[in-house]
Amino acid sequence: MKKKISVSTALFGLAMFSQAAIAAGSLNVVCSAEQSWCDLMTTEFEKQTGIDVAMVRKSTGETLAQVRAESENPKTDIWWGGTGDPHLIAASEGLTQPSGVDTSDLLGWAVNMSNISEGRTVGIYAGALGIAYNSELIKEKNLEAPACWKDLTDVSYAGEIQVANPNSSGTAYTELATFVQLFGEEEAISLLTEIGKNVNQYTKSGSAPSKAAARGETSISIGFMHDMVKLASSGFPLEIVAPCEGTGYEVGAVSIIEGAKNLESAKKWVEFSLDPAVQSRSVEVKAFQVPSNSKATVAPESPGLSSIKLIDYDFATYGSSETRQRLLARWDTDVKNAEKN
Ligand code: S7P
Repeated sequence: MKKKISVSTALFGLAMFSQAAIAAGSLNVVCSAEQSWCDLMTTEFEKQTGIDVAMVRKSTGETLAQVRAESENPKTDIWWGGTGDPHLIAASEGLTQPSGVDTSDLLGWAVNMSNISEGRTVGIYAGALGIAYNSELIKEKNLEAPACWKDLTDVSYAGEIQVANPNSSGTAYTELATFVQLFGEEEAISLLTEIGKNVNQYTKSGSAPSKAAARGETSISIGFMHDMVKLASSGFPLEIVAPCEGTGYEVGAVSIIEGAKNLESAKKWVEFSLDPAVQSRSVEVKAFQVPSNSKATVAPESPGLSSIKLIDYDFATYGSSETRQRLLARWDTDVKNAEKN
């Protein structure tokens, strides 16, 4: 005998279903990593938790500006990805809050972010800064391949270099801070001004210059090596250079926004993003940063941090509002302005 389902039973079932959906909750995420990785994280988190995620992708400096602007009435719960300095600045301005997440399996550089910010941000990945060049264009134009940061000041590279603007891009702020730590502030600003004379465009996003070099729209780019490896491993004629003077690196981070409306869901996202199984999946979208969980799998393509001459990047200093504000003001007046002269 067929079982009849009454209208009231069906309505009851429907009500229970929508209650479950409501109970699972929702989460507003700003993601500052590459779009494909942001999408993978969102889909997987929704699948694992049933929580609905509304995600937008924004560069790191832009996200800091948004979080500051929304501080009275935050629309964002989670800021995931992007270079660590602006996350530290948000923490020091009280714009983010401690997540209470367990950091015992994390590598030292990831825990360092948590220590500096009193738990308000934590490292999710790391990656070094470098130079890339399009090997076909360099050959065609009879240019020498660069090996050092200082090589980029050479007049033969006029109009051949692309890099992002440090006001919007965390990658480019890492470059600015790296130059200051490598050469001292005065020499750094004058080197960046000289290099600026060879720059054809300051982009909004940090990964855009290497994408342009890969497509042959510029000969040389400055950016993160893992973003360059992604392009080279996809078949583009990009050569990657670890600059001879040494280089800086980023610790990408995750933070919960102060006043987050979906706090429990936000805490779940932080735990999820530190899970070694989740971090190991970054390779599926060719995100070749070094993961922060010591139990996660490091992709063979990841530029190994121990094989690169790295500076002892001072995250506490370069992740402070005062330093960032001062360096960006100098970049605007000295480096960017030099374009017009
Ligand atoms: O996911 C790639 C990556 O390079 O993007 C982040 C970057 O800060 C975001 O781009 P902006 O430079 O435009 O801010 C890095 O954290 C990450 O490694």
